[in-house]
Amino acid sequence: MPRKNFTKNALKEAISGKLKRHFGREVEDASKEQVYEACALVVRDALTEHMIQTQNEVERGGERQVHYLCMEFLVGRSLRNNAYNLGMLPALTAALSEMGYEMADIFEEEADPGLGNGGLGRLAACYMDGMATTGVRGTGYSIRYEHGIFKQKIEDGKQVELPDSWLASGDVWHIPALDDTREVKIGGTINSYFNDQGKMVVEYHDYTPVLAVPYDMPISGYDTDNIARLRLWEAKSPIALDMKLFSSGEYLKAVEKHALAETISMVLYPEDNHREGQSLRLKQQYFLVSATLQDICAKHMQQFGTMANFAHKHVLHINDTHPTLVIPELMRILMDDHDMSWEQAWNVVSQAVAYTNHTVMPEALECWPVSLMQELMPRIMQIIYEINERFCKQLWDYFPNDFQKISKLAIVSDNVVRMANLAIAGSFSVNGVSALHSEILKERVFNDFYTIFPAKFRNVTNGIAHRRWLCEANPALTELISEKIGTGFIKHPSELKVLESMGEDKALLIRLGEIKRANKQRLADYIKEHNGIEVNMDSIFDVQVKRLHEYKRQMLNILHIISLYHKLKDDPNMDFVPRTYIFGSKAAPGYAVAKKTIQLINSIANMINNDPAIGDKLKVVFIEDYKVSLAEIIMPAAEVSEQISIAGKEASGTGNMKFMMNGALTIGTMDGANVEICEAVGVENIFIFGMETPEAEALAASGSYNPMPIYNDNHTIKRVIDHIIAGFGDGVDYTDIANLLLHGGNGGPADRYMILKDFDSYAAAQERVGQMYRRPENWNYMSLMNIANSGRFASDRSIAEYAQNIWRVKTNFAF
Ligand code: 26Q
Repeated sequence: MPRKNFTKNALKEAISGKLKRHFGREVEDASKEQVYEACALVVRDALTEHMIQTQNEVERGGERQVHYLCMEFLVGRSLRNNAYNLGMLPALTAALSEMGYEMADIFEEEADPGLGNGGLGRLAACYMDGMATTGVRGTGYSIRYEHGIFKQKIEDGKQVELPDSWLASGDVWHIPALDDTREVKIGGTINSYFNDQGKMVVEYHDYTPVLAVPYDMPISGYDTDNIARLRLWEAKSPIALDMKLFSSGEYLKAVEKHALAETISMVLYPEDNHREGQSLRLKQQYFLVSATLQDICAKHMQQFGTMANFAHKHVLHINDTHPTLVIPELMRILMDDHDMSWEQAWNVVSQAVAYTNHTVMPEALECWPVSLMQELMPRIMQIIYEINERFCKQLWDYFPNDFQKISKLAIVSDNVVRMANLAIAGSFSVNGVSALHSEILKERVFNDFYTIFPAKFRNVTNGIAHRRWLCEANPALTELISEKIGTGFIKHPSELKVLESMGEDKALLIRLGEIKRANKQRLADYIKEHNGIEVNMDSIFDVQVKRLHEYKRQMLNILHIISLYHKLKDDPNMDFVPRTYIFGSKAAPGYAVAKKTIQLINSIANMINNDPAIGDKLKVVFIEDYKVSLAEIIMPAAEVSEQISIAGKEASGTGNMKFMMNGALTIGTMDGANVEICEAVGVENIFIFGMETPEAEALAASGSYNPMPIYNDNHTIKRVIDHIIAGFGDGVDYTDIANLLLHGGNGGPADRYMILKDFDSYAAAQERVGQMYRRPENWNYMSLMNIANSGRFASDRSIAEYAQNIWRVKTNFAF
């Protein structure tokens, strides 16, 4: 990077130049928003230049490239991140300050693009950062949703969803690449025949053409010229609205087709770990896949003139099954457009595609009705049938005469297409996202596939962009670490381990505590401003932020808070370590239980926070509209990280890693990556509780779990649930929630996620947390051990593993 251009004075000049040319303003008359945009344009110029350079190098070098397809990329704000990576943050801060602006205020002007729901989308974004930094030639592909995840408002304690229109100020980072516009065909009918040369010709009739217009976001890496590219497709209709058609009655039809085409990139589906079987979602998936593959194939042909070497030059990585249609779509392109035989095409496809699974929740495993696929993509359905037929023949060799097994593993069965089965059949690699999750895939969820294709299965434990989540979000801690161990960890996160030997350094532990307190204060100020609640700075900041889902068991946390409230009411003078319980969470708009749980948190918060007998011993805060930019304030301020899903259900979790890296202590079950966090920090530096996976699975499978005896015999639990039934004095009836726990409902058994079963063990772990907090030196020691051992959870490491074990591309990462 030409860092010399990033001196304070050069930046001042560049920013004021942009202000003049783009807004016709002098610095003195510019609004904060204009200053933000001017800064963004200056940074963008530097990035674009390098993106073009990187792109040229990729084309010249002809090295294998990685294409990462994901329906979600939750990238977060870009200005600070890019400035940091380019090494210009100090100069930019100084420049802005001389121009009369506080850097943080300018960063706040940027919209937080919500192009994702949660873990899956944020992971994709962290991986772009990892690819850029470790030198992987990578491109991410997704949809440029006009409306990302909804904005959450809390009204009368209830979640209200508002549309999120983020494009106005997010636009700066998106560079249109109009000459790469592609056309995707949706619906219609096909007619195939053999021509004179005996070649099959496929004709398309009456389809709806949709233009896919790409916008490129340059993704910077740290201390490198390599730029990764995120290509976002926008759906546009090519159908011109022609008034002349009006008289022929065609006009309204044209308007309808036009509008239908453009709805494809209108909105992100807000379901997380749940499938919503709408036809628009399937259209979105095909739109992403078809535009992306056409793009990659066209460039490949330009460069090499043949598709035979495609799998040597490209990996198509699919992030969960959502882009699984790459498999039949690439088959289509290779056979219909490039004259390959089925066998040739299948060889290419099955050596080019790699699949990551992100969930074991049965309700999230995608199945699409054959009839819908037939209607929206008739040629693709034809190809899927053929893949299925050949695959079933192969299955027959493994399981002769076992019709039941074959129909279970088939791709098409009961008139639905099972996307995970298709993804496994058509890819060379299938991986889980934590050690435990990958074992569960092999031993349970995909066990039969594992028997047939053991070599396909691998693990890559998730990782987070530690520069964003530690260096940028927590500059004070970063400074302290740098002082102690140097700045090498910024590029080599495993160097954090050096801190482990400094546990006896009392002054260091004290400073760690001071930094945490300052970060707590910042969050306390935010809470005061947005919730009007004054929190106790001496209380434990205990945080559970993540999507609201029953398996994540926010309810376990809630039940325990109510039990603490009861204890304090019984004995207001009891010896009690003050606590502030902080929640942040969005619920899918159609997920009634999740929404009711948010309301319950707010009812309880109201009761507890306004009870003078409780005072500042216990507070409950629900932070509205949890998103990346808020997480960047919350993570550094947290002291306890709640990771309490029922064992065996959370594929990995990545919030757990962000907390630990910022020195929070985890209270968690042996689930997902918690298992590896426990192994990394040692069981003495984490609060583990609850059933482990084998026990939880056996109990669920036996069908013998009954929460009723626990309710009847456990006085604490009975009192909590009875209180929920009685309500919290605000007129809201929560018997439905109590019924779900005691009797089941919505087609599920009582207490499906066995919250009551784990309650005592959780309460005991919470008690240990409290006892430890009384000894700040020990607490800070544990905190240091967490930071010291968090390096392995950096996305640089994950990406290097993908590169080495799956993609077979080079990186510059040293393990
Ligand atoms: C599918 C079909 C139709 C509509 C929506 C969906 C859909 C959308 C999002 C299904 C699932 C998701 C999201 C899943 C997800 O975020 N999983 C999380 O992935 C993280 C990254 O690997 C893990 O850390 C989490 O454990 C896992 O829950």
